[in-house]
Amino acid sequence: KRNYTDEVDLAKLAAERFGSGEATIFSKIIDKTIPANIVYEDDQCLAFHDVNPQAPVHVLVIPKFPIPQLSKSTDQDKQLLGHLLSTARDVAELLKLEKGYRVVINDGVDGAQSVYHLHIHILGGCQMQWPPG
Ligand code: IU
Repeated sequence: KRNYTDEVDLAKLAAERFGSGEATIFSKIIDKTIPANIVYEDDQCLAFHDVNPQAPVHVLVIPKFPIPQLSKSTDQDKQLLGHLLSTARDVAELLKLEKGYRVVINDGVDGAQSVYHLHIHILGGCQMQWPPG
């Protein structure tokens, strides 16, 4: 099993797979060099409140392994991707979003992705509308 806690190993593995792009601010949240309001953490992922919330509750779930975006993930990430979605469910329960919530992944330019470290948005605490913008 991959050791997700060693930042240097993670960075090397990510560079091998995705090229040595700039580490994003989310890597600094993971290694705690910048603070975040963390709601959940385990060996594979971290969940924290978005700094610019778009709903009364807006939390991001991110993998510790820095996959830049969903479309760059592969079948070798299946376990991790499943874990992120299960974690999103558990975090929504933890935050008592009993009436429901929305889960979003923005991918690439058309998806309006702004941080190139995969993240799942959990939005809740109000009535969402559809379609999204
Ligand atoms: P996007 O899907 O890439 O657009 O989402 C990036 C999110 O990361 C966005 O909602 C930002 O408010 C959020 N965020 C953050 O929580 N903390 C940060 O330091 C930065 C962005 I930069």
